[in-house]
Amino acid sequence: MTITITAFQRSPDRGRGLARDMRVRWALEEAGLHYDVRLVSFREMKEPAHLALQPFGQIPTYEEDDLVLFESGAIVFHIAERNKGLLPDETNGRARALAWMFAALNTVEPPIFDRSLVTILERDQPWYQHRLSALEDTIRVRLASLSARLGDADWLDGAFSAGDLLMVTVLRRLHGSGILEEYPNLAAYVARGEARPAYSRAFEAQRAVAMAASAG
Ligand code: GTB
Repeated sequence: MTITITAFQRSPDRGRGLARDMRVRWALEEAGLHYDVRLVSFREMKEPAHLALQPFGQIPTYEEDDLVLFESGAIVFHIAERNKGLLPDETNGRARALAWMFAALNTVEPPIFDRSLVTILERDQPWYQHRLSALEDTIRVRLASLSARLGDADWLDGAFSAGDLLMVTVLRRLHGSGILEEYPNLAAYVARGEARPAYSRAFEAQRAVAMAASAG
């Protein structure tokens, strides 16, 4: 089996692991799968060859022999379904892990991602502070609920799962905002995810790309 994913040739985050190939790399590392990475420029992402893999002209994509997938959540689910360690064996536990995957991507990620975009794109606009604090209020509502549910557990529902993997990648985007630290159990949860050896391997692999790009 040959697996190839795509990632930014020059990630705007300069190796902080915030682009969505990071979650796919992490899942592949948790599963112990070897993978190749094809780096694409912003121009190549919008060309027909890449659009055939990803209709919206984005990264990441996933190719496994004759299977082509896009959407990082679907890719992580595919990896989790076919390999040990990312989903419980028991049917109801798998369904609950899937619910956490959707919660990470549909309920928690949108205001966090929007906040990042606003800080990059709307900083000079007259509505900037108002919009930022509205988004941060929404984020706090979500984090308070998540924090209450997690309590003093290590992971969201029993053993580490693909739901935790996605949730940690989503929450990481708050590093530097000061918001995560308002919820000490969530800050510790993210640190626990980042301490996993598979996470470190994925992080270093994407960072090496950014280092090579900045040297070249
Ligand atoms: N829903 C899709 C998925 O989950 O796979 C979204 C994919 C997506 O947003 N891809 C982004 C992309 O290709 C990269 S990850 N953008 C180029 C484009 O749309 O033309 C989003 C991202 C971008 C930059 C940073 N950063 O610099 O920190 C972080 C995350």
